[in-house]
Amino acid sequence: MTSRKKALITGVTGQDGSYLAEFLIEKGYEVHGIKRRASLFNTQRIDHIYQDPHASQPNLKLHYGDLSDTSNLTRILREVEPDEVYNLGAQSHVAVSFEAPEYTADVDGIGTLRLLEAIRFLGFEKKTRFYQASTSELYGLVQEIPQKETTPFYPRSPYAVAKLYAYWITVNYREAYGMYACNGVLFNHESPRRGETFVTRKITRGLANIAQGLEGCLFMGNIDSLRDWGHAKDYVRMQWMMLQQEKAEDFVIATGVQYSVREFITWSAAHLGITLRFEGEGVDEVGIVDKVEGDDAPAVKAGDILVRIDPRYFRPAEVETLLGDPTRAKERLGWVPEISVQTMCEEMVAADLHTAKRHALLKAHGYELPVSIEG
Ligand code: NDP
Ligand code: GDR
Repeated sequence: MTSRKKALITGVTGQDGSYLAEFLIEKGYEVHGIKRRASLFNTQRIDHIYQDPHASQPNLKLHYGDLSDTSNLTRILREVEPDEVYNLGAQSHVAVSFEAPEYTADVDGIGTLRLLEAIRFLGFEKKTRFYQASTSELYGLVQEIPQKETTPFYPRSPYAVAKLYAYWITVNYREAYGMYACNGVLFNHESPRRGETFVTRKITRGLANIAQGLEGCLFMGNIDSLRDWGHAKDYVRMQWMMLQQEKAEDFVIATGVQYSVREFITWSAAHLGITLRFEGEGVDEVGIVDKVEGDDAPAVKAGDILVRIDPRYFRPAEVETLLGDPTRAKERLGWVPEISVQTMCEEMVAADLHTAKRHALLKAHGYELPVSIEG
């Protein structure tokens, strides 16, 4: 038997799950992750930390499971007996939640209840600490700027409504059963591991592909949207810190600075040596190349249109502006974000450019790989 602390992560194959698993292994934890059965490999983000499962004491163990499956979750919890559960699994795309609202409610809302109830059913409520991946999307139509722990919620999507249920059921299990259960109300956080259809990664990947001649134009939705973007590495550290306190409490995690999607596009282009200017208004707005410097964008020249607006990426109800106030996290936990959004943007562009160059090289030698531009 091992005396190491045990953590169970739902959503271990996602952006945050992969960074959190790395972080906890580094801290000496035995990490268990729940992965979904898929028809293609879905463990790319954690393959580098996954050891041979036959090793005597592997740091990371994976279990097949799904947040929609109560008996499966209960069985995994009974088998693992975790000290800490991090519920990061979710249908996490806001726009997709309008297409699949019922599924999103089931996985993101009721999935959280299933986990909490399984912990209680197994009698682990005094042993197992529970972290819920809550979201700034709860603020939706913002009632106060900046948003903090006491700001009223006004969710604007099926995703946010499902996460609202998850937020309150977590609070309720804490109050009703004395569980150590808490919500991290996290503002947007990104990284080179961010899913390709979220806006930052869509931009860095799309522009890197365009620079290398693999794509023609980036089609975007609402580029006036304002977000408070941090780095996922900083934010998973905070998820762990929240479970190490004497008393469970909910925290807003944010940088306290906001920028527009348009600004993020401009920075990303600049990292590729492209000076981009925006002209026109509304759906007619375009991003045009002023000049190109350096060797990173051989397929781009002055006058090219790299960005166009496509209304299919508009949302039925938009969250126009989010800006968090992380004062409580700073004061009570000593947490401060270490990586700025500009540094993160540079890191993301560099990673996507690296991949685009490899694809371009293969293409030049007749081995073209399909580049999906859906986002
Ligand atoms: P990702 O979309 O990268 O990862 C989501 C994870 O959930 C993946 O591992 C996915 O599996 C898994 N998952 C999806 N559906 C199910 C299901 N039915 N059962 C079990 N697992 C499932 O999200 P992030 O890592 O970016 O975010 C982590 C969590 O934090 C999410 O709950 C998200 O809603 C929340 N959040 C994220 C923020 C952000 O800016 N990143 C901000 C605030 C909250 P698979 O790999 O197979 O798809
Ligand atoms: P968000 O992230 O909805 O805030 O949810 P996303 O990156 O998808 O959108 C941010 C803003 O950019 C606007 N936007 C576009 N978004 C996408 N995806 N694609 C586009 O082409 C595009 N054009 C403009 C959006 O309208 C929006 O205003 C993320 C997810 O990680 C959630 O799980 C998490 O809870 C919140 O962040 C906090």
